[in-house]
Amino acid sequence: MSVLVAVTGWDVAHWVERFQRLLPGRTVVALGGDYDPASIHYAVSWKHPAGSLSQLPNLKAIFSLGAGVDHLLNDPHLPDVPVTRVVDADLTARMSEYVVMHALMVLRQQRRYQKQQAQTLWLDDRDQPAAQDVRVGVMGLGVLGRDALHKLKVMGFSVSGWSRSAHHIDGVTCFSGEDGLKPFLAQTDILVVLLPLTPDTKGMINKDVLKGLAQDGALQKPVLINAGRGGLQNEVDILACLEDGSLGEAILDVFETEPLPAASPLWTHPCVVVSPHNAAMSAPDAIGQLVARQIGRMEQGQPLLHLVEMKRGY
Ligand code: NDP
Ligand code: OXD
Repeated sequence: MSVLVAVTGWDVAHWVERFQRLLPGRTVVALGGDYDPASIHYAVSWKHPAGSLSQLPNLKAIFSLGAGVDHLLNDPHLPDVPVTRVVDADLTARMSEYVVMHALMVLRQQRRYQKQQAQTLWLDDRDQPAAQDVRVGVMGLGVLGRDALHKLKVMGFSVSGWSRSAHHIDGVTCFSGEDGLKPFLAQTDILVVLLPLTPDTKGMINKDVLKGLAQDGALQKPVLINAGRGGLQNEVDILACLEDGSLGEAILDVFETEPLPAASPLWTHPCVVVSPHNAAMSAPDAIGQLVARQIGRMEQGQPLLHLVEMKRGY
């Protein structure tokens, strides 16, 4: 029973080596290598080329190497087998670090002090809002959104969240659905996007959403942090809102086109912070252990963990 590693954009040899170490007794092969398609029972995927998993007659399951699965569901020839995604403490912790770090950088105006340092400028600046006066709203109350909210709350921020279905989380003001969106945005100073990319969420971070954010908060202008997916955001609208002053800063880990093209004005905009889609990377050892556990479960007749609901797209 072989395991096929089907990744693009990542170092495939590294992943094959790690999986081979964590799955002793199995053959781990890379897509495009020399193997009998009938020997493949499991595939692990990160952005596999569309159609490349369709000729595996004995495939039993596909394991996404990321928490998001839009990269898989885009494939019109995806085999009809169970698909699971990553839910992993290491990945979750990394994402919350990213969110909390940027929320604190905004709160403590760290980028302004960096500019002042470069100018050897010492200003006696007492204008620091308290964390409790800054309202952080998280879109997406799943595994990542909940953990980020918990840690933002520990730092003292006032927190709220928005999701498709209604949630109740201690100490978090929860909004849901279309009706809940406007009121959620209107009381948000820092918008954190941790949504999956689905047909429903595509392009939703547009000028209507950005202009709906609180304009009267302690930060003066609202801030966007998107670590969900680039396909959620309209980059023309983000730039327009930064230009007209309805948005103060955009902190982006994900982009409509990745890698972000050299010609994108986002690279050099003074109010944009760019990171290369690594807010929460999938660490091969942690993810390999999860896949090994999933295969063990499947072979013992136990249900797979973290199954993707194909119809809803996440
Ligand atoms: P989950 O599936 O656990 O949570 C998804 C959340 O989004 C749920 O609360 C869900 O609502 C909500 N949601 C989905 N569709 C809608 C909608 N149409 N309207 C409102 N809310 C909606 O996902 P995770 O928290 O594990 O991950 C979230 C995303 O983060 C991933 O899909 C991926 O795209 C991204 N990611 C990015 C990484 C990076 O490095 N930048 C790393 C890892 C993940 P409900 O609760 O009602 O179902
Ligand atoms: C993921 C990612 O979905 O890294 O896990 O983007």
